[in-house]
This record gives sequence, structure tokens and C-alpha cells, in this order.
Amino acid sequence: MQINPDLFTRFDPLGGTIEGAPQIERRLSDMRGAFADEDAFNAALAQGDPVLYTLAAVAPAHGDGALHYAIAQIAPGRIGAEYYMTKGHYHAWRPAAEVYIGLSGTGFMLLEEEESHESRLLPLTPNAIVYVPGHTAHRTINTGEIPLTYLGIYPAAAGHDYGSIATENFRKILVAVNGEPTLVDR
Ligand code: S6P
Ligand code: ZN
Repeated sequence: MQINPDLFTRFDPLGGTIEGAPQIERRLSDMRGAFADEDAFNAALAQGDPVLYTLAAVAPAHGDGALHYAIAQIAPGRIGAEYYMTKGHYHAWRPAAEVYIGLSGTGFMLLEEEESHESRLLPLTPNAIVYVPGHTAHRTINTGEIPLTYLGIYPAAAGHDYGSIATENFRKILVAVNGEPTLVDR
């Protein structure tokens, strides 16, 4: 029987890969402006341009009601006191929500509601499920010593709005204070 990769695939929760899905890389140089400590960012970039996270997305169809999903994997590390993290985005179609499921590693999701700017920090670990409502910027952060891997499922129509984060970053940052992840104002 022929298996349609749009209907069935397998993933590796430690490797962060999905069979049949191309993997894209986000490097430190892709993250300019994301981290609060610009001097630490430039110093790190002078040492090299590591992959901060990878993303493997499955986008079977784009019609009404269709879903897309992706597995991302964030390396462990910090820029200054701030943990490695994703760029973060709103969905271009603002009402689109998303479900995140932790697969391996230890981290958090930082949410920021667009109108109220209310921030929420939610743990993302194996067996954790985080619901990201619409109209909410979301960023994932690895606070552990090993890669953080998770699955996100979202409406095909969601799209990504990175521009709003690039012009106006999240109001909170997650930094190590005495080795503990601590949410502080940017
Ligand atoms: C997509 C979903 C995730 C992110 C992934 C990488 O809606 O939220 O798959 O794409 O966490 O983050 P970012 O901010 O670089 O897309
Ligand atoms: Zn999203």
C-alpha cells in the first residue's frame, strides 16, 4: 500500500526531525535584535554563527479547515543572561490559535497578548500542552542543558508575522538569575 506522507509520518522527539519534512535552520545571525544584550550578541557572533534552532514543518493543504504542524528544536545556551529562544511571532491571521506539545528537554513559552500586552510564562516540557490563543505573540525558550523539542499544530491559514516582533519586541525577557530562569522587564 502506498503511504501518503501528507496523511502519515513519524518523528524523532530527540532529533527534532519529521520523516519527509525538510528541516530549516535559524542561526545566531538570523536573530539580530531579538536578544536584549546587544554587546553579548555581537561578542557571541564574533566567535561563530551557531544554529540556535531547527524547524521541520508539514503543510499538507491550504484549504479552509486545514491544519499544519511543525517540530522545532532549540539548542541549549545563552546570549548574556538570556536563554536561547525562537524569534517569536504573531500569526498573520490574528485569530489563529495553536497547540504546543513538549517532547523533550526543558523550557518555557512566553506569551504576550497584543492589546493588553499581558505576559504569560508557561512551562514546556515532555507531557506538557500549551494552548496559545489567537492575537497572542509566542516565543519558545530553552532553559535546560539539552535541546528543547516540541510540536506545534496550527491552522494552515495562520501564517507568521515576524515583522511586528522585529519592530516591537516582547516586553519581558527570560534570564538566568543565580542559575534560575527569571522573567524580567526588557
Ligand atoms: C508556528 C509555530 C512554531 C514556530 C517555531 C519556531 O506557528 O508557532 O512551529 O514556527 O516555534 O519559532 P518562530 O518564531 O521562529 O517561527
Ligand atoms: Zn505560531
